Amino acid sequence: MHHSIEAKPYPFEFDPGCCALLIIDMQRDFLEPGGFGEMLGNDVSQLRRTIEPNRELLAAWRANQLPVIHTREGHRADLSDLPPSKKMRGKGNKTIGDDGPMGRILVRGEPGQDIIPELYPVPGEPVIDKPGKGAFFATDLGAILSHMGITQLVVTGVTTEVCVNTTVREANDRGFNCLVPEDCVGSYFPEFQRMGLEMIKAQGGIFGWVTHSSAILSKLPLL
Ligand code: C5J
Repeated sequence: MHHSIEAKPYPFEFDPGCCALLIIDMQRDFLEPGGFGEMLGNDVSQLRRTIEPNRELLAAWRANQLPVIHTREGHRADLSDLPPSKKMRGKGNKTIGDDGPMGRILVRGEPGQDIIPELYPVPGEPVIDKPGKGAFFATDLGAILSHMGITQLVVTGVTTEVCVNTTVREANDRGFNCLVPEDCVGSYFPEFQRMGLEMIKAQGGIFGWVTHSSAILSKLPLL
């Protein structure tokens, strides 16, 4: 059964039977005070405001027994999947693979690379470890979604203009309809938050739709 969700540029035809919640990179190193993101001089409060709306949406999604998929940006411990170009980018004192405030920076299995406790995955929810910004690049996400019969994605997480936008663009090219609740995505930079959302919904929804989590929650019967 379809439900029309109020969204921009026009209502999104939500089909709960084939829609997954895809939560992008809500990792300790990006969101927690004292993590890698803050060490780089970023204001983590810009991301932390997304935790509560994501927690509410995730709780409703689980209560309605709809599929949830989480992603984490990160690399193998031997860094063999880390492009040298990504290692060098930023020219900071510390880069990916170095010892950071919460273990080796963006290395799989390290505390900082893991998902924040407020949104921690439960058994049965796939976690995609991705080496790139887009969740489809060099992962089995596409195969998992195909096996699940998923054609629509509600995409949340961080950061709006980087991993969320890249993933929405990748998903759009693969034929998925993507809905992005603006209160559930965050950027360290307010102007990128605004433009990241504008770019998705411009030109008649060139990459997808933008809404608020309250509009989605109103269509989920069990809260
Ligand atoms: C994400 C980043 N997750 N900004 N990563 O957006 O490097």
